[in-house]
Amino acid sequence: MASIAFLIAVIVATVVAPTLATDYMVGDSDGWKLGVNYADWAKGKDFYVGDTLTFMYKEGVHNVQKVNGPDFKQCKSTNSSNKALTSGHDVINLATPGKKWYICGIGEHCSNGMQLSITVQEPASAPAPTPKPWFTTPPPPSSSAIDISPLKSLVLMVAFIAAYKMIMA
Ligand SMILES: *[C@@H]1O[C@H](CO)[C@@H](O)[C@H](O)[C@H]1NC(C)=O
Ligand SMILES: [Cu+2]
Repeated sequence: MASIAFLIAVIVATVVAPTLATDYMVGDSDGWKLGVNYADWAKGKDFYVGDTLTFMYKEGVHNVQKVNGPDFKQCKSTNSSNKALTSGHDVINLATPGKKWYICGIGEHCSNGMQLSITVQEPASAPAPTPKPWFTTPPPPSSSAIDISPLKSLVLMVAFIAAYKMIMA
């Protein structure tokens, strides 16, 4: 039962997630610290406008600086008007598409791995959304386009039922 629920959760994530804002916990349970490969963490993730990045770390030990490409390469911020985030729980809204670069500005932390570069994509809700392949069927000549929304609702409903059964088991 649990594996079916997991499978359904994965399907839900692939189908529904691109249209909803996602909060990414940078480094997942590791948070923002030394000894984590953030390029590996970012690999395979799709960041969209409207998503957020949350940097979790011990206040005072690290910080978060948004930098440009050249500064990222040399691991320091040359932009004095660009203040570091220092709360230990910094949430960054990904408001525009394109490449984004973040480093820790403390000591040599950046060159020791505390650097993250991501590419933010345009929102998934483009005028002509492409349905995911798994439910794409070749439309019969006379049929109209497949409406995704009811299908998504159905998938969500099934996922909730599966999750409920898993909890009750
Ligand atoms: C410097 O930082 C400010 C504030 O974040 C930003 O508006 C500006 O574009 C930055 N300049 C460069 C050259 O990155
Ligand atoms: Cu640091």
